Amino acid sequence: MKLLITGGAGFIGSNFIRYYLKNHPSDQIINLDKLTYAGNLENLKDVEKNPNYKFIKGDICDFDLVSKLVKEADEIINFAAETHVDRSILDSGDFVRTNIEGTRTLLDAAKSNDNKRFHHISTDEVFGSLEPKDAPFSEKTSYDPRSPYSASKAASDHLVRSYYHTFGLPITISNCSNNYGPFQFPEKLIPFFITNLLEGKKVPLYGDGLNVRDWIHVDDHNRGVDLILQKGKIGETYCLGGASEKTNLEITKFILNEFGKGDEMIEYIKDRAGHDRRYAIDFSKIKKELGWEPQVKFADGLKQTVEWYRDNQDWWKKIKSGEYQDYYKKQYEKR
Ligand code: NAD
Ligand code: TDX
Repeated sequence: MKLLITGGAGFIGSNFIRYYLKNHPSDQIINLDKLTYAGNLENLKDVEKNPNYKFIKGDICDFDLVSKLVKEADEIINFAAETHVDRSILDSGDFVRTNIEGTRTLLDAAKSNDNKRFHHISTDEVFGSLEPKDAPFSEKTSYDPRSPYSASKAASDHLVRSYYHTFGLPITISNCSNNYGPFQFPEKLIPFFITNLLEGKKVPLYGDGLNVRDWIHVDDHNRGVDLILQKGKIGETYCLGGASEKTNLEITKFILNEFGKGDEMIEYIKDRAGHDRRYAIDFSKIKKELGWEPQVKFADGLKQTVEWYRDNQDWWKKIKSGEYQDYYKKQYEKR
């Protein structure tokens, strides 16, 4: 089996590649990534010499390149996206281009190469925002995206489903909740706060800090994606969640506690525009049909994640200083 992974130099994709190569040692992976600010080949240093792994620098919007790679592959798994909500509020152009146009390009390439199997990685944010007493999101929840990021992901999900219904493209989709774990870019809440504290800086909490997210360890997400690839029903969507709803303030206090610090390190700042109040996932469909459920306990996973950022300061310091981009440019030029 040969997999074309897009966006494999980012947080979830790089963890997926490591997980997949370990668990499927006879399969091959091609990783197509544009290496935007969020793509970092240092995330994959331990697998770059694996004969079953190949990296290609390129854009999922480039039909000729994508089509050539799709021809070689048996399955496509689309992780590539612009992913940071705050950036989408500042400028939504790249979000529309990569998340919508890029997905369409991949779908067309899959369609024109014998209808290749296509798995699309999506998010719970497409469902909108929950009130405290609302039931969690499930596969039956109507879409109601509220940020340019989630609107672009929602559009991509609709396109993927439309290629199933219209062209019979063998697709599956997974909508997952907030991931955390090693190699997450330090602009997202958990790594941003951990690395700020390691630098002796305060942590900026938006609004009242009471927005809720359902946190899942990246390995649990990727195990779910692997299961969908092996056993998922074509045309279906699966929701994955961490069974771990926490307010941002709870997360912040947990992290502060790991550093022996208190509330004096919290800086309450202006709220994010259109800030979704609560996300939560009902994952009973994938539990019932494929036997998946999250395994990593949140307290253990977050402790390990704090440790990982403590032990890998070189990795995130290069990112915060901007040096990592020089690194990967040099790495790529060598090829
Ligand atoms: P990330 O921002 O860490 O990585 C995205 C990767 O995509 C980067 O390597 C980047 O270089 C690449 N990329 C961007 N534009 C590209 C383009 N035009 N062509 C090729 N490559 C391109 O993102 P992540 O957190 O790893 O998220 C991966 C996927 O999972 C995304 O589709 C995201 O919407 C989804 N998701 C993320 C979360 C989360 O909590 N992080 C939760 C649910 C779903
Ligand atoms: O500095 C901050 N202060 C703060 O209070 C940051 C960066 C975030 N926050 C809050 C906003 C959110 O309520 O923390 C929460 C989490 O924020 P992010 O890490 O930006 O994640 P979120 O907006 O929930 O979106 C994430 O989860 C779903 C990913 O970025 C998406 O790619 C994924 O689809």
